[in-house]
Parts: sequence; C-alpha cells; structure tokens
Amino acid sequence: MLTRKLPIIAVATAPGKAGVGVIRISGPNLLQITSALFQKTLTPRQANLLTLRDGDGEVIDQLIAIYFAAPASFTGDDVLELQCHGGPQLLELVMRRCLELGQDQGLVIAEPGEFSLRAYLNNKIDLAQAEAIADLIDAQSEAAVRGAARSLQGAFSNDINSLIEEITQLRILVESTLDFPEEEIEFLENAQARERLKTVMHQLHALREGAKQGKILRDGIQLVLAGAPNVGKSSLLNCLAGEEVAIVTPIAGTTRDRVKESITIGGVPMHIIDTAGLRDTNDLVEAKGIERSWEAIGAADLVIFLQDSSTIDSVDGPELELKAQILKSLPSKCPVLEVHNKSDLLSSSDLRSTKGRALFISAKTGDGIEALKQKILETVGWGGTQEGAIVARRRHLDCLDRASVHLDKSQQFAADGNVSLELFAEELRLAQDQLGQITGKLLPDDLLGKIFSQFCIGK
Ligand SMILES: Nc1nc2c(ncn2[C@@H]2O[C@H](COP(=O)(O)OP(=O)(O)OP(=O)(O)O)[C@@H](O)[C@H]2O)c(=O)[nH]1
Ligand SMILES: [Mg+2]
Repeated sequence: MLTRKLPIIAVATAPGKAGVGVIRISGPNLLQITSALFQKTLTPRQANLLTLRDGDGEVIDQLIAIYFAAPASFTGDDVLELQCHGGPQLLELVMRRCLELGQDQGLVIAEPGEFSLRAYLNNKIDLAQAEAIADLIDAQSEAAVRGAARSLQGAFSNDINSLIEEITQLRILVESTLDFPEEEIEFLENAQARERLKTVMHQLHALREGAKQGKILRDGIQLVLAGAPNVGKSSLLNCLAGEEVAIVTPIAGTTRDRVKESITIGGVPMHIIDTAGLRDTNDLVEAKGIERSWEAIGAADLVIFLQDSSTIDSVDGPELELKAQILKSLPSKCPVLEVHNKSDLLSSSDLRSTKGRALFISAKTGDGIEALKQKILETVGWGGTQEGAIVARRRHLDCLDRASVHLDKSQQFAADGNVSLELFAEELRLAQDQLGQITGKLLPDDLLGKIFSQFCIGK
C-alpha cells in the first residue's frame, strides 16, 4: 500500500442513506479519467453539475464534480470529488462505472486510510496531523473534537518540532566540540549546556502532561463499578447515565452480565461498566457473570469500589477482604475510589461522623453525585482545563516517555563533565529520534502501514 502510485477511489461518506454521498478519487492522470467519465476537461476548483451515464448511455446520476489539480489538494495528488445522491446502491453503481472507465489508468479501490497516507507521504500533513484527522472523526465529546482540531492545525506538531529544534541546537554545540578536543575544557559550563538541557527537560515534561490529558480526551476512561451484590452499582450507573440503562431490584445478584454505557463527565468520555456483584456462588450463570466482572476490573482505568453505607460497620471484614481482592486484580497504576452508597439511609448524626472519611453518595437521591464526578476527574488526572488541549495517542505518550528517559540519561552524562561528552550527545540524538517518530520523521514503514490501516475507508 505504501509504494503504489495508482489512482485510488472510495466512498468518503458514511454507509447508509443520506442526501448526498461523496466519492473521492485521487492519484496521477486523473484528467484522463475525468474526461472518460464526463467527456470534458474540468477546470480546477470549480463545481460542475454533470450527468454520469452507464455503457448503454443510461443516466446513473446527476452529480456535482470538483477537480483539484496537484499539488493543491488534500492528498497532494490530483483529486476528483463526486457529490452524488446518497443512496448505497447508487454509490455502488457510480463506483463501478468509475472503475470501469478508470481501468486503463489502473484505478483501484483505496485501502483504509490511504488518502491520508498519501497526504502524509506528499508532505501535506505530518503523522501527528494525519492521526488527528482520524481522531477528529472518532471524537467522543465536544472537547475531543476541539482537541483533535487543534492537533490537526499543528498545535501538537509545532510543540514537538520546537523541542526537536532546541535539542538539535544543543547537539550541534556538543558535537562540534567533539571535533576539537583541546577546547573541551569547561565546555559544558561555557556553553551553559546543562541549563539548556534543563529547559528542554521542562518543556518535554509539559508536553507529556499535555499529551496525558490528550490521551484521556481521545480514548476516555474505562470506569468499572465493582462491589458486593445489592450495594447499588446498577443504580449508580443509571444515576450517572441519567436513564434506566441497567435493571435494578432489591434482589442480590440482579446484574448477571456487564452493562456498558458511555457518557461524558466535564467533557471527558467515560465508558462506565456496571458489573455483577462479587460473591461466592453456586449459580453457574452468576459465576460466569462474576468472572466477567473480574475481567472488567483487570482492564479498568479506574475502579469504583462501591459499598453500602447503611451496613458499613457490620460488614467490615468481608468488605476489607473484597477490597484486597480487587486491589490484587487491578492493572498497574489503576486507581480505586472507595465510595459508600445509600447515604440517604444514614441518620444525620451518622453522616456527620463519617465526614471526611470517604465519599458518601446516594444513587437514589443524587446526593454526593456531583462531588463524585469531580473526584473521578481528579483521580484520573484530568487537569480540568480544555483550553489549548490537544488529543494524543498511546503511541505519542510512549515516544515522549522514551524521549524523557534519554534526556534523563543525557543529564547523568552531563554531570560527568567532559569525559562523557560523546555519550551526552548520543542520548540527545536518541531523544530527538523518539520525538521525530511522533511527527513521522524516522518512522519505520511497517509502523506507518499499521497506523494508517486503522483509519476508516475513504479517509
Ligand atoms: N435507599 C437507597 N437504596 C438504594 C440506593 N441505591 C440502590 N438502592 C437500592 O438497592 C437495591 C440494589 O440496587 P442495585 O442497583 O440493583 O444494586 P447492585 O449493586 O447493582 O446489585 P447486583 O446487581 O445484585 O450486584 C435496589 O433495591 C435499589 O433500589 C440508594 O442510594 N439508596
Ligand atoms: Mg446490578
């Protein structure tokens, strides 16, 4: 997919019926395909109302065609956009006719993400921007849309590039000294290399923090509600979702399987998973459900360990045991929020005595739910501000983490003074390589193919 230079075609709009359906063609020699389709040469960037006919001269559709001449197009190659009527069968017919008439030019159906890949290979956008296009389409909240749009405009790439530039300057300084060993004396001091490195490390730290927020914005949080039966997990899900998503009854063991619902809290997508109450059971179906509860806990970003506050003092033993079990099953770094439900059943003096001890809520009355939402955002490390936020992916975070490790090492070598100048420079280079992978410089081809294949067809 990376090397083929053939023209490609795909439906760019979502499957299903719509007012308009867009088919996009991109590649070399599009004018030949265009004149075969419409028997005329199209002026670039002009909307043309045209009729497309089949081999027997029968009308397939009347459509609007816009031709973009290379390099002034999304992909950087010639692009033809056909705005047809939006019926799936109709679009299929238009596609078939285009493939028929484009056969001599080698027109083929595009792979997922191939249009964006070509834009990237033609230097219209860098890799982080290409990923931002996919993230913009997948965005699950308004804040994620805005973050992806900022990344697409280059906000994230610009920060990465200016950091790369700083490191390059520092490398030039160090590496030029390596060629003149007699001048190495006190080189690091004279060049203020350590101070400059510190500044770079600060900038990288800020970028990592921003990217962590960006990852939350893009992927959201897998929030698992876990606890003993009957403590009100399903009630809490319904309360957070604002609708009756899960069945609630006074019978312990009501929820048998995971129930998922996605909402946003403070602009952050939350994928809430209600689970079967955890207990020993001989019921085969319930046991299966509980197995799935443990699986959900094992894949969570945050677990709410829900307890019934009206029985809190009498069941300390089993609750503690359950909590220990949950803690053992968590993925590393996954936090647990201990929350006590049914606070409406506590007397006001009981409630006063619990003040400050833990989070008390009532899924029934909604009491404490706002505070719980704030606590959730705080616990997952959401900074609370969407201003200037970008979206980021695991891949970006991994590159930033590795860059940070290399900068830490370079700092250690800098502390050794002149004896380790070469190693100092080498670690700077490795950090720079990691940052370059985010925007796509120095990225192995197989990784590139993997990234773009996750895009949707027609993008
Ligand atoms: N008073 C009061 N009752 C509640 C509250 N939350 C839930 N309940 C009641 O507690 C019972 C159990 O609620 P569920 O939400 O089904 O509990 P669960 O934890 O999902 O239970 P399982 O699915 O069996 O694990 C129901 O009768 C609810 O009406 C609350 O905040 N206050
Ligand atoms: Mg339930």
